[in-house]
Amino acid sequence: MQIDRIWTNARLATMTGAGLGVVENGAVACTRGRIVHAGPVDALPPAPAAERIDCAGRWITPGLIDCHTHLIHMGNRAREFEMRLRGASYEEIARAGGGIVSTMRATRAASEDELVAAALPRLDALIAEGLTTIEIKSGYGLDAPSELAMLRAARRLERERGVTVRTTFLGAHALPPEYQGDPDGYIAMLCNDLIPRIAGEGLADAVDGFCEGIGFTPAQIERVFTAARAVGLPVKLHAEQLSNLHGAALAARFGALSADHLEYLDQAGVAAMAEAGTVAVLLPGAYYFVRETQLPPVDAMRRAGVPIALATDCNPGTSPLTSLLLTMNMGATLFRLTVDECLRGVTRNAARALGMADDVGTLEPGKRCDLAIWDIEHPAELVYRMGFNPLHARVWSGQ
Ligand code: DI6
Ligand code: FE
Repeated sequence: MQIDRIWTNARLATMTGAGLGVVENGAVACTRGRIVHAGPVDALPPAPAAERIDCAGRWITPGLIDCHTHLIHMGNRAREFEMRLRGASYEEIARAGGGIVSTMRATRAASEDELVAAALPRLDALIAEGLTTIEIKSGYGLDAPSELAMLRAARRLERERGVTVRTTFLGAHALPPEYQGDPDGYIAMLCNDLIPRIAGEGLADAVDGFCEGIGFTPAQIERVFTAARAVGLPVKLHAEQLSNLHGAALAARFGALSADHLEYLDQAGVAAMAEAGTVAVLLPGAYYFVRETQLPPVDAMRRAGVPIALATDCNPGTSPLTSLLLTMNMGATLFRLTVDECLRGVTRNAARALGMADDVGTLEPGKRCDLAIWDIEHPAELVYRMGFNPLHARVWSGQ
């Protein structure tokens, strides 16, 4: 066996097993971008290595994974934020041309190159904290040309930076103005035209929707899911964010990879998710930013064995957040997740939420050699600090 690179003199949080999977005196070995050993240094395969890197006792975790973002969008809503601070209501802001439709207008007006350029600083902020895999949704174009442009721009980010990108088609995010009064017509366009086309061009890895009073009804989401499954795409759902429409149970019935937000999830929804193996993606940044007070049912999820992931929900309206470290801190502080749960939420369970459990998310032989190397004394520091980045180095695919 030829080994390309070995990281030695490290402490590992492999994220395998029930806890952090700690290995003192650990080493990681990599061949052609894949891990061939992650464990005690004594157990390294007796093979020559082209390069050895001394980690001087630093910690290595799997590269971080953000499994729910709206990273591609134009403009921002800082002015709207200011108006809200002065007491303006959501409706007043919408009437003044704000809200999701303002992001849609800006996004439609942009070229694919401009979409890529606008997203890169946000991606770089995440990468600077050890991110190696990211999910990116469409959903601010809301017509065929702009939704396709968003997905193409997301795919291009993978080539612009050393990072793995998973794309998600979120046409059912909001009703565009040209379909005002005809949501079923819009859903029909998504199902009959856009979803088959996107699948045919290989532009999306999954299909998502916003099941909410201000989004789409469960019946409309069901049509979107049926169309997605018909072309072989897995589904996921923004569910139970502002009210309980039983979206998570609907998603579970379609074998969804994840149901996301979930503040208003009930016991039946928890049970349905557990049964289907659907991951609960919690988004504490959105909870914080909109000053929500209803907590997701974390204890019930734990008891039922629902895997919990954490993500930024990076979007201009409800979570202008580009830090997975801060997301973990919020997961612990706001949702009372443990340190182990937070770390699992941005590694192993985030991988599972993307259907990538065999490829990334833990330090194990066969997985992609995606590493984050940290200047810390203990992994709890990654959850504990606010606004401090102890990343020493980041490795994507062994590089
Ligand atoms: N849930 C949210 O919180 C965001 N989208 C969604 O489905 C809001 C997006 C925006 O306001 O731009
Ligand atoms: Fe979202």
